[in-house]
Amino acid sequence: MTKILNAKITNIPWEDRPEGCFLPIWRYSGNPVIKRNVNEVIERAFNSGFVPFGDGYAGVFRGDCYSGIFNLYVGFSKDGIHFDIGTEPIHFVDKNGNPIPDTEYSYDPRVVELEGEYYIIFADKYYEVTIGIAKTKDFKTFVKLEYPFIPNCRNGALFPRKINGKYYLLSRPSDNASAFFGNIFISDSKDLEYWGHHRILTTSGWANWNNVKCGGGPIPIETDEGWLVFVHGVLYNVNSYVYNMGAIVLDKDDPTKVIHKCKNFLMTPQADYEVNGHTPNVVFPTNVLVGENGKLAIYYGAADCVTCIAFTTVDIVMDYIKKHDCLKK
Ligand code: BMA
Repeated sequence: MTKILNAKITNIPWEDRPEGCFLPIWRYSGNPVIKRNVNEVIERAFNSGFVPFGDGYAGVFRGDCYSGIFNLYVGFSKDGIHFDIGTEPIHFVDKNGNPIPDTEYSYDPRVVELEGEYYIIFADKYYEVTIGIAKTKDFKTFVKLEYPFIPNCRNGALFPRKINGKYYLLSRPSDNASAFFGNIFISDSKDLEYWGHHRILTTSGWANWNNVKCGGGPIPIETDEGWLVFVHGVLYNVNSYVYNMGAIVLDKDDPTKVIHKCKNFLMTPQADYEVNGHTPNVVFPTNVLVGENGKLAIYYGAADCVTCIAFTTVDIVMDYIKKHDCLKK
């Protein structure tokens, strides 16, 4: 039995594992939960993050607009299935409350509660793409912090608590000039402003399903056996990219150490809404809700068009990772 630690347990959407299913993760029968033509501004909302807030959930959503621009929008949900997403993009302020000029685009937000505030970690345009961090208390005012890294960098995921006095952030540096850019790094900070001690967690290519890239997904989940990190891994085959979901587990007290690395993917595009769309063959996990008895609802973007849910439990997924661990001696 694996125990989830320090998570806010809510009444998450749930369906039991279908009879006869031997896969570690199964899809919600009501997928997609956010369909296309979201509102009069946003055509597609996916790759987003949200957390328990009030009597439901609040979060920040990637909205790809009818204008072709993609930006961040606030959204709320009572049940994790029906979402009410705004039509005005987030306009950030600095720490003194003064408006900051909007950037050209931003996307793929993750949201985490940390020390009583909500942090948003996202891909932002600052000359090139880099990781932006902002915080809010009320999902109305968003204060932008300093950029943790110079461009190019994305897929940031901030840990939900300090570990041995330090904050930790996952990233996936990316460089347009080189093909070698799909590796997961971890960095630490004492103040959420200056980041250093950059360490590589894993390069891509530990399995064929991530032969060109891998990157962090949702906010890491703390368990008594280590930090469970769902990742995306990209396969390049003869004519296209395929975005899969996988997982690694990091040491509980020293998250720079990978202790398990699953050689099988956990999910690959199969459903119509994953195989067909704006970018075919994409499952891109960015958010997890934790329910009672280790139940997990994993939210993922499908084909860069819609938002979907897949289910597992911490026991099923940890057993699967350990059974197919490429670090096992
Ligand atoms: C990644 C990101 C994601 C996107 C994925 C598939 O590099 O840009 O936003 O979902 O590609 O297109």
